[in-house]
Amino acid sequence: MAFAYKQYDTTKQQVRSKTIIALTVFLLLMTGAVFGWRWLRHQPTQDQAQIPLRKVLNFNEVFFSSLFSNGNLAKSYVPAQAIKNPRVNGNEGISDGFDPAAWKLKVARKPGDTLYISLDELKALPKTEIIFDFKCIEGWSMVTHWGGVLFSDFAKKYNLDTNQKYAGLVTPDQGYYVGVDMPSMLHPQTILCYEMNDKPLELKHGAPLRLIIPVKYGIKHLKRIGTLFLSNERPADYWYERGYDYYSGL
Ligand SMILES: Nc1nc2c(c(=O)[nH]1)N[C@H]1C(S)=C(S)[C@@H](COP(=O)(O)O)O[C@H]1N2
Ligand SMILES: [Mo]
Repeated sequence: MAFAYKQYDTTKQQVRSKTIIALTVFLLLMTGAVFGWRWLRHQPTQDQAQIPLRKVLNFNEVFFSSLFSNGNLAKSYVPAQAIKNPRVNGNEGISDGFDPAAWKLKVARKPGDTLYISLDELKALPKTEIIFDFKCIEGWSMVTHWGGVLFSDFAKKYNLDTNQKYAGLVTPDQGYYVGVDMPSMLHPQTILCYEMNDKPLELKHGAPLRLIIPVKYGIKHLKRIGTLFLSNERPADYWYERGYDYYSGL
């Protein structure tokens, strides 16, 4: 049996008119993109993002937080899959002259009610390990292995009022600071971390204590926690102030 092939009788005239249509559509789209971009750039800003962009970011926050559930766990890996020497990224708030031996975690439970907690006291609490794919908004990710105390265990032990909507974390020199919604803080993979690859955390990775919060992008994993506080107002957030999304959820 012979196959019947469709015949294409493309004349020069047809090619010409198709080319003209394609070019016109292309030029219209490009003009739209250029004008759209100019329009966006001249929009007033809120928290360093043009208001139409900020609206999209706020919508993302409402949308993604509605999907949030403690049952949504980041995928776990086995220790052999973890990178031995993870890259170091971000040194805001990691200034010289810091003395880890003199460090204590300052916990502002309420105005006028402050605790100072040593690393040994934190290590006395049950240890939780997590091996997950750490994702930075710059576009890279790496499987890394961390150990520390679950924030939810810590909050119970020190009677923190987790009905507050947010936790704020700040470096000792106040150079870097993040705000995190309480459901994400209480997630069963969120730890106050003092170990990497079964060894004490190194200063460049945030010793004595950092946040590891797999439901968020890297920007929220604050290294070198000085102060932790709870609040119903959104705590200041370093990258939010520079135009990023506050929620930064995954
Ligand atoms: N104090 C502090 N913590 C920080 C940052 C920073 O600049 N300063 N950068 C964040 C970003 S953007 C990332 S991706 C991770 C990187 O963690 P690492 O250096 O241990 O790989 O740290 C986060 N925590
Ligand atoms: Mo990052």
